[in-house]
Amino acid sequence: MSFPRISAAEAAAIIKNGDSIGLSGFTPAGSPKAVTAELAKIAEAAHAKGEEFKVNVFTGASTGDSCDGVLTRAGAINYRAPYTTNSDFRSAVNKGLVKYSDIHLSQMAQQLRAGFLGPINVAIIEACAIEDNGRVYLTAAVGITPTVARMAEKVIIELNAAHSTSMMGLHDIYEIQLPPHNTPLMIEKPSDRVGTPYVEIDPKKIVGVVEVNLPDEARGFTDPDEITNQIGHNVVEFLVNDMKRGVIPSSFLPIQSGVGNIANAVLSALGNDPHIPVFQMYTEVIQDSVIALLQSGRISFGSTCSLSVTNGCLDEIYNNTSFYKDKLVLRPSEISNSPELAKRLGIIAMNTAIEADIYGNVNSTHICGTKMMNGIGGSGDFTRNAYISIFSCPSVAKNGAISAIVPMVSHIDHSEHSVHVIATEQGVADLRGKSPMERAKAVIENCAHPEYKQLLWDYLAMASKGHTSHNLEKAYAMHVALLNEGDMRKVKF
Ligand code: 0RQ
Repeated sequence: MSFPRISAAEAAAIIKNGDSIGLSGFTPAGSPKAVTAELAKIAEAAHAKGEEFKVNVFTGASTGDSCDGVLTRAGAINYRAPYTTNSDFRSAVNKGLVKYSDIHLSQMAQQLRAGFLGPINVAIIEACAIEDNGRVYLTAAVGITPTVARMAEKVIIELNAAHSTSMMGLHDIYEIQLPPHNTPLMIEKPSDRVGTPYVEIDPKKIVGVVEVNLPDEARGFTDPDEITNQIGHNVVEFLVNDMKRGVIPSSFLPIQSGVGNIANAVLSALGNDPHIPVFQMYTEVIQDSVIALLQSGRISFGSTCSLSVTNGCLDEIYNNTSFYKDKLVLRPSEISNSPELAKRLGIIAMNTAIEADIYGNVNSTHICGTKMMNGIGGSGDFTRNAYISIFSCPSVAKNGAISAIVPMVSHIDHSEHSVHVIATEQGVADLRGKSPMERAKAVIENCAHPEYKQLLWDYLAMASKGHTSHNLEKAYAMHVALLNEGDMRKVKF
């Protein structure tokens, strides 16, 4: 059976108002680009006629602008889950125009499979190759593709010539079953495989193949600066010390790293430090820094859900797939982010905080407790289950007007029970085994910016004593000073 070739506009016309669409990809890598852009035009035309047109969007993580961006600007999204980084989407969410559910990435496929989020009407899957029997070879990411492809009533394939067919063989596709039928994932080291290199889709459901040639819409990174380099150095020094005293085995443990400028800088520092042995990654996103470290031999293997790399870096992988075939594997997000595997493999998790409080609670998602930034992503999947969970951030944001170390976080994503280490450019607070008061002292002394240290000591001095000391009238005084006067330094306790 060969599948009909249709245009992106014809494919988009299959999707109806109120439908739930399930997308391939994880970050802009591997996300469909052409059909969603045409869907936005259909929504705009309907809105111009005064008709309702909105869909629900389910993805692996963030997508590119030709999905989240165009659909948001067209007012075409009713509900979306999970993580996203698009600024127009962020703004629509914060104005209450779009419903957004910030689900843990490892949970997304299971919550769909279980029916918590309703049916999937149409799946749009980016592929580098498709066989007549319905075997589909994905591109730079997997995400929730196996689940939405199986659940969807109709499947549209975006066959993207910008992705090389040399990708074939890099993926390890397996869909976990619903309880009580799921079985242990027999992954004992990052390179173990449990599935097939393709997604098997019922050929009868494939309603058309849209041929495109569109590059991924990867975000670039700002080069590491003095601050991010210092954070990287501090994290590495901490890990080397743990290795020297035998807390981390000399063979090291698999690394998970979040996404963003800080994560990229920390990984580079880790790779470049001669005291850290050659290591492996068991992570959700591989960025450019990891590819460079695979090339130099500092990283021996990377298990990931997504190659969220710049297009130049992706071309380098495509041109040298024989080198990367035994050094990379791309997995569904429920496996790359499996809490059970994070725990059993003994992962060292490194994620990024917006703010952390003096007791070790971390906010990764909300500015001043109300405005969504991006989302929790996979940080919770790993943090709660890691052998060591590390959060890093610069000690101040916006030229010092905001302290990342606060008396009480304005939103909690990761609680003090899961966070082991906080690192800023000022230093590292090792919270393991410490009582709340010991934690507060370590965080203020080691992580706070000098301009905020005394303010935080002042807060601690006026807190009512308890197991965890707080002054509930003053706990958010620094945030209130930011909201009212634009600067936390103007706080009056
Ligand atoms: O603002 O862009 O206007 O300059 O936040 O901050 O320092 O460039 O750092 O790119 O690593 O992003 C937590 C947002 C950090 C990200 C966050 C402002 C700051 C800047 C970006 P500008 P940086 P990064 C991986 C796993 C989610 C959790 C996670 C994130 C902008 O890493 O979304 O790790 N993580 N998930 O100025 C106001 C503060 C601020 C602040 C920083 N306290 N108040 N603004 N900023 N702190 C994701 C996946 O699973 C796929």
